[in-house]
Amino acid sequence: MRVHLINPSDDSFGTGVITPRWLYVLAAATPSHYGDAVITDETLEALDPTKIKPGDVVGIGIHTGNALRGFKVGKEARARGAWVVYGGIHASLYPEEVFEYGEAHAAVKGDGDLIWSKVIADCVAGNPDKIYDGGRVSGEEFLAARWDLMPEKAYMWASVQTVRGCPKHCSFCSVWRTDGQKPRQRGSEKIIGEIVELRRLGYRFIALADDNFYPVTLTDIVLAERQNNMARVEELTRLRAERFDLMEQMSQLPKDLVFFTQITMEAAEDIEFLKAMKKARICGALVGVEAVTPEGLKAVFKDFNASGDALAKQLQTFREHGVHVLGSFIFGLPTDRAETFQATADLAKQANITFAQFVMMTPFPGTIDFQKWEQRLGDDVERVDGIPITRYWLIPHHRRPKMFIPHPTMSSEELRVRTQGVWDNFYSMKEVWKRSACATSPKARLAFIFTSKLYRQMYANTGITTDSARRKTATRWARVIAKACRRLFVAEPMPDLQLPPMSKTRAAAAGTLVEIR
Ligand code: B12
Ligand code: SF4
Repeated sequence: MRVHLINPSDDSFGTGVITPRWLYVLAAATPSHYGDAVITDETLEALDPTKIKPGDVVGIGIHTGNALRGFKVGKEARARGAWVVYGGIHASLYPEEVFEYGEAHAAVKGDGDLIWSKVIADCVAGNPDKIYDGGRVSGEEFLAARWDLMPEKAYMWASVQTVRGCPKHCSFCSVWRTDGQKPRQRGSEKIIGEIVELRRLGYRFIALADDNFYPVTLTDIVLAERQNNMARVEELTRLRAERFDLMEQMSQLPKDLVFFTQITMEAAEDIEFLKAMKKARICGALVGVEAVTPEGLKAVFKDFNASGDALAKQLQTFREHGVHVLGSFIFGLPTDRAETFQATADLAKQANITFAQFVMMTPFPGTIDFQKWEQRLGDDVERVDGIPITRYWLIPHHRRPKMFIPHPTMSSEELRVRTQGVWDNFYSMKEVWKRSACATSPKARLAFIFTSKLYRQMYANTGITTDSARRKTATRWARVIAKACRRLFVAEPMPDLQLPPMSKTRAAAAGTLVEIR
């Protein structure tokens, strides 16, 4: 009997940008007496169903965007006599769906780190529960990923998680509701251990798969002090100190490592933090800008963000301190007007951001936006092939509407065309060339240009295009660029790389396991 872990995807690019971390974490949670888990990431290549045999246990991780493909994979696996188990954010939010559409034996809600071994054992015993609740495991219990199982020459970036959960409450995001508002920070030693293992294998680009790398702001601490809540001040100060400790340890790793994370804009006010990031070689961060106007920010409960010139200045602050920004903007907010698109494109340039993504407002389940939308539509909801649009992920891609919340002044097509226009503008060769001047060597400049084009190809062209022919062409192009691009990201493996001395001392003191497999 084998354990399979499958990351479903409709598009396979041959090469992946970032490793889907859950695959390698669940592989680590698979007890060794079952042998190594067989991993299939369909963003690389589609599943070969003949690998699945009767009695095998198949774990499928789904988010809303790939749920439909996941259900198809589950049906195939069950038809081959396997035990089918779903997990991931979408299965956590809609466990009933995996039975109705994906022929599941079981669904796992929440984190899989601790519960997965029990799920496998129950399947092997022929008696799995229908629903398992993995809960929210503590930072100390997060498992280190099985990087030794990663296929060779497959990904550009590896991914390591340092914190789960986010104290904010943005209306379009489910993280604070599913992962909680209490940051669950992982101990530095384990993080450093994983990074060292990855560098030994030749990975020098590492994405920190965090919800928010800056979970404690200076304002949070000041507010707790004003409320005279000393226990809270102590807790926040400790969490902040742990961040600095981690960054200090990261700074002692090989100089060619490059990290990327996700962070809120408030970090721009914390120069000490930005300096520590630079020293730790956290060279880039996805910053949720969302909207460039105060009305737009209010609409998404993100009024802690600045707008206009203040926004441009805040974004420039990251760059001035050596942190490149991947700005994330949302279009389709009720406050958007025709001129918002040009204003956003202008601001992205004025703010000197290095990469940008322009996404169409999508109500993701588990969010406040989704809840309001569903309530507003009630039973009077539009259907496509009998499926209500409030379950849009169940509608096949080619039939799925691209916009769900009607805009007060613009049609969906107008929003789509204008959004595409901003992508085209920001990623035109002229603009990419100009931005590539930040690269420090010809090779780095080439990597920058390839990455920019690839990013646009993977996210803009496959995400927004309406017809499947354009989508297929975009995928073919992305395959070609991705292969070439990956070569620019790899480094010579460093099999003998040791943990930084400080880690060793601390690990010994804490009795923590740091020796890498
Ligand atoms: C890092 C990250 C990214 C990175 C890297 C993605 C990658 N290749 O790994 C980037 C920036 C590229 C990205 C892109 C996007 N992302 Co993203 N991302 C994340 C983030 C912050 C962390 C994911 C992660 O690696 N966590 C670490 C692993 C270990 O945790 P995990 O995946 O949750 O898995 C655990 C459990 O869920 C469970 N589990 C998972 N699968 C399975 C399977 C089985 C069988 C079992 C038993 C258990 C189990 O066990 C695991 C271990 O505990 C999450 C936020 C979050 N809290 O999940 C958002 C998140 C997953 N992303 C989200 C979104 C919307 C996107 C985009 C669509 C954004 C956009 N508009 O372009 C794209 C889509 C990309 C794609 N096609 O996959 C949403 C998904 C919402 C939803 N309902 O589906 C999330 C939840 C954030 C949010 N704002 O709400 N993302
Ligand atoms: S969008 Fe970012 S800042 Fe807002 S709740 Fe989600 S993770 Fe936190």
